[in-house]
Amino acid sequence: MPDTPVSEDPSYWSNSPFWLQKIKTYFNLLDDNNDGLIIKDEWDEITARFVSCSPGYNKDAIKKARNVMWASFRAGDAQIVTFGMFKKCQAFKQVLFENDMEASKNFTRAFFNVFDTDRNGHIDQSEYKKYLECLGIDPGFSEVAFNSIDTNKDGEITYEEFHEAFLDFFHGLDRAGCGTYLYGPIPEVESENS
Ligand SMILES: [Ca+2]
Ligand SMILES: [Ca+2]
Ligand SMILES: [Ca+2]
Repeated sequence: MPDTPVSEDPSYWSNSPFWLQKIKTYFNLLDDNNDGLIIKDEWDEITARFVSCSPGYNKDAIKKARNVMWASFRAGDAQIVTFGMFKKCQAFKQVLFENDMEASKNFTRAFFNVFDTDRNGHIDQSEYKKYLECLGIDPGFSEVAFNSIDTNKDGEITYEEFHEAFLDFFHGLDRAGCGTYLYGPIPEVESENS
């Protein structure tokens, strides 16, 4: 577990400028045309890339998991997701996942399995590059990101390391954390308004 204080209060995270930078980085990845909104087509485009990344994996399982995620971002029947909606959802999710580590593990396990394409229980450099490609992150960033997640530096990402990186990305408030680069480079300074 990352050595991070935990709070029941979603505003605990959303008041942290660093946490907001990370969540904005994640949001920007999903907002493919950079218009400040994620629409379902953009979401489906990434889902399609995930499916194509892992031909042997159960396509319907990926689509179903992605649809559940999409539904969790949206407020009511809105078909768009703004950054305000997105960060609120992420902050609430931190609280849920803190209280339900099993749900958190199921979530990351599904991702891990998609990218462990040869099913040997590790994600290696080339599998990780594919992961970045699917998310639209410059594969040139692969080494930096891979090395920060591969905390024991044995050249492979285990499920435990992967899960830890997710926890750190979504919960951690330390720039040196193992999950900081999970969704690509984080800007050094970015002013944030709510
Ligand atoms: Ca967009
Ligand atoms: Ca593998
Ligand atoms: Ca490792």
